[in-house]
Amino acid sequence: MPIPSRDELTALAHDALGRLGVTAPSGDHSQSSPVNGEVLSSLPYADAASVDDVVQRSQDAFRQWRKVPAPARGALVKRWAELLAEHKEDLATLVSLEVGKITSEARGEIQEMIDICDFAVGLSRQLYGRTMPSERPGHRLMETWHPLGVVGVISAFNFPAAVWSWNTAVALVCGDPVVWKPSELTPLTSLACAATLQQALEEQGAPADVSQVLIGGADVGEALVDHPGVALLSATGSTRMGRAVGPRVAGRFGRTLLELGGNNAAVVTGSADLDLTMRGIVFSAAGTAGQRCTTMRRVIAHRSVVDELSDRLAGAYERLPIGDPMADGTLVGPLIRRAAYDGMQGAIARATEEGGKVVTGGGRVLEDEAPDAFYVQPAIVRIETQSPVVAQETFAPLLYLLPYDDFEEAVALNNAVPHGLSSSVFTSDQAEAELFLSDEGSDCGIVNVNIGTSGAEIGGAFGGEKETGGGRESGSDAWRAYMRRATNTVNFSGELPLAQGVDFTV
Ligand code: UN1
Repeated sequence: MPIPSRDELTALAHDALGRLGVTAPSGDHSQSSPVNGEVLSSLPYADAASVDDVVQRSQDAFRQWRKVPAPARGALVKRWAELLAEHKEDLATLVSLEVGKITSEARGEIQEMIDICDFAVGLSRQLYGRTMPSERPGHRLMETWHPLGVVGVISAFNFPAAVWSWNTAVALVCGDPVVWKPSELTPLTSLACAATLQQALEEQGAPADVSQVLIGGADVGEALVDHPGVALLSATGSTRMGRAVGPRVAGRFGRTLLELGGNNAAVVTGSADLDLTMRGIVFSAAGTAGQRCTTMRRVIAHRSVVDELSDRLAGAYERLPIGDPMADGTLVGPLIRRAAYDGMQGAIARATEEGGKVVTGGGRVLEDEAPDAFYVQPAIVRIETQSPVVAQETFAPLLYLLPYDDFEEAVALNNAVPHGLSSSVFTSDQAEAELFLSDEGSDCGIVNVNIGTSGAEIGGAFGGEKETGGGRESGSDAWRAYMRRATNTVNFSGELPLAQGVDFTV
């Protein structure tokens, strides 16, 4: 299957945008498709000076939106979900064009948007506060959750649509407007996704500025980070980015929700079902060309199974169809750009110096056909110890395979990296599974049994500990980050007893 030409990809983008009612933009900042490495579109960029106006408009929208009853806000999100379902194919095409995701994963990303909308619609009738027994007679003690304010969302290239929607669907039912600064690498997906929401807002008579998008560079993101009118800044990206953003927002007493890097491992015990384990590993490690924050980057396998696992994984890796992500049958698309390929090559070279051996992969493919695109064979490196390079996150399909002898040692290896996003254990031994899930087990925000590290459902809270940033978004009670809590004491006693028995009678 030949890699599509620039004209073919541009036509696909134009057609998809056209059906979504988005005029193809034109401007000075060109953007390439990872599919062939050639220019896909050129766009105008917002400048940092415009951010103040955008945030002010968002604050105006907030004053109107917070008055709309939460279930009515949910009705807006319900309509948005219908529009996303209607345009699923076109949105998925844009994700494939801009990120290089295979069609099934690109569709999955849009499905994830629809799912979080469904969740948010239900949530719109469940923004529960608690009541507590008061220690004083004739008093009521309770808490109320109120809309917070403007939510700034900075999203990464690898989930250009879903991560914004996790934030947006939940923020909207919580009564908050959203200002979105997407990755520079995925502007068309962003414009298209925002257009679907804009249509729903218009149809429901909601303020248009409840959702705004800033296509621009790092200066625009920084202006959003520093703007005192942004109550919550939700940022997804590298730990380096989070280290810069976190203290800046904290310095103005804003809230952050950080979703940063991961160096996710699976522990494979001697009792694991290797057929199931293999499938779990291959999807999590090589799927999305290794470019999910939940991608499996380490397998820590019991010494009794490590050789067999290595051979079987190598066989599966060598059968992976690599190429045009939109062609039938492809399982591994391109890396996002040259820097990702260089990073992978650098990590393999370092791992070799640190005692590792390449079991399979690492080579570039389709270079003649698409010299500016970066298709690579997913790689496995066998290494005896968790050397410095293994403890780093390399955002590419590079899997380290390490042996262990005792289960406790495996858990310690799982935890001995700076990140704490996702982890798995593959085992048939319930005690090992429970230990991995226990307080002495994995220190990650996501801890799985007999399933890979990636591909989480939206119903759970998504995020991780340590250098992953500590944020939680998507399902469960992650909505609380988007609201402010008021504790209310109501006195209907006609007396004024003070708490803690304090006497203050004048
Ligand atoms: C990300 O890579 O930033 O769990 C998000 C997963 C997806 C989300 C990944 N549902 O792999």
